[in-house]
Amino acid sequence: MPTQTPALKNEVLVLKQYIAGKWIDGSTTKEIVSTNPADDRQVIARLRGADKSDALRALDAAQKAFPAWRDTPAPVRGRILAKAAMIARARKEELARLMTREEGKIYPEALGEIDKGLTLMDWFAGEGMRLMGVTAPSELPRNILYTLRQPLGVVSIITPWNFPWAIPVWKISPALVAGNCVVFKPASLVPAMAVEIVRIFEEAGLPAGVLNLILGSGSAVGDVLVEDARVKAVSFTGSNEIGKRVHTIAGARGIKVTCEMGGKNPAVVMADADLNLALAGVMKGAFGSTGQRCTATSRLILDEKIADRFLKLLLAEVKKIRLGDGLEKGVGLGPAVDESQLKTDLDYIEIAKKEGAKLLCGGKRPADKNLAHGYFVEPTVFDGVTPKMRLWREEVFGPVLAVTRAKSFDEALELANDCEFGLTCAIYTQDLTQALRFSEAAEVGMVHVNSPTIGGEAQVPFGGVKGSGVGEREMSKEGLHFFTELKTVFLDYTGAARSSNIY
Ligand code: UN1
Repeated sequence: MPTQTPALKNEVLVLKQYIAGKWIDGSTTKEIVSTNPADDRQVIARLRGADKSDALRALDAAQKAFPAWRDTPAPVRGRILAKAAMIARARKEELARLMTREEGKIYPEALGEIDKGLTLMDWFAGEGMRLMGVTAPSELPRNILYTLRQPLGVVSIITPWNFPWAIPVWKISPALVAGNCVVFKPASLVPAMAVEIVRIFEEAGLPAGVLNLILGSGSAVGDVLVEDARVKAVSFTGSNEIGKRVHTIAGARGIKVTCEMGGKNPAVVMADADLNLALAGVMKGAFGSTGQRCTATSRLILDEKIADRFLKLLLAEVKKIRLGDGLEKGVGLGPAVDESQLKTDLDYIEIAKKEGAKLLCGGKRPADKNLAHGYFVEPTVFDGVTPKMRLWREEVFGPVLAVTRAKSFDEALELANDCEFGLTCAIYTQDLTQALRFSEAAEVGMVHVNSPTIGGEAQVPFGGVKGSGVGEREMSKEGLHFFTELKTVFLDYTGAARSSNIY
């Protein structure tokens, strides 16, 4: 059974890079320090950041490890994943606690995230048995046509801070089971969770060099992980600004790239909806994970017939939310992840006020002195937001909900689609025709009917359209296929092709 790590016992962790199966210090003198966003006096971890030379060493290690890993049978690769899942499952409360301390999300949400990652590991472990191609009939006699799924080689995985366990796990697992070697660069705000992920794979028996960890600032190591000739694919989740850059560099190199970026996800509540269900879904979607979720509900479109009634119910619920350290029982909303995100939240609140939106609740840091050392912002609702306002169009990534009203189903749909992003959306209605019309016409990658905009499941594709994503969907078969090349084999076993007219 694995032993507890110091970070899980509230001591300051001293972290290292993981390159070629060895834990080593980064080459910069710059220290990366991760602190608890609920109280920034608490240091979680320290480390010396990586620079380009470390990233190059990691790429080299991955390249060297590739032939043996590629030749390891896929079911055997899958079993290492299954073992990693078993190790992590036995430690899930400790991991969730660490996540709450490092990222700030409340403990029940952290546990939920660990569970989700475990399900994804289970799914991809099984895919080791199902890395199948097809056989197809040939135009020619005594010919066999078939396809093989083969790994790409070295792949870079670049992940954000808001799901410090689930997102790395759902990218690393398919990359590994498909037979690739990985250089993993997580966001600098969550190094301790990243180290735990790598330690779990190490303990599960992953050979040296197959998974390497680079902890450093994006500016120091980001570009080389996309530009280096050894990198055959990049899987990125994060901001639009960086995602577009990753996509441009990878595109110019002609390598595979998938970028999962922002969202500005609408929830539509029609007059016939079960309002209590809609209320629960909007609360969870807008304020869960402190709104720091690319799938968060950030726009609420209310049928004008129930708008005032719904907002009254909503405000009553919002008032009940307790802010605080996510490890405390009864706390419903954790802090923003850092000072810069807090500033972004507060800036958008000011912008919305200036643009004429009506502040219904929240809008500032809480007065409670006990929260003064955390990056807290009150759950905030603005009414009267119009599509011209920045709060309607731009992702805040905080607990700030923009509300507007629609006169009809068609207007609600038009408002929902009036957006540069297209990740996910929700409609609350009991009317089958409305639900199906909305599902068909919504310009998004994922539609929720009578459920919140958030979340995903391992066995179905996850991802968005428009400004929310480019490249292959994640999770599911598609998430695995991204990390493979398909090879077609034409096997002529008696020479029928010699005299054929097939081109
Ligand atoms: C979820 O809603 O459970 O960065 C997952 C994000 C998304 C993941 C959301 N890539 O918020």
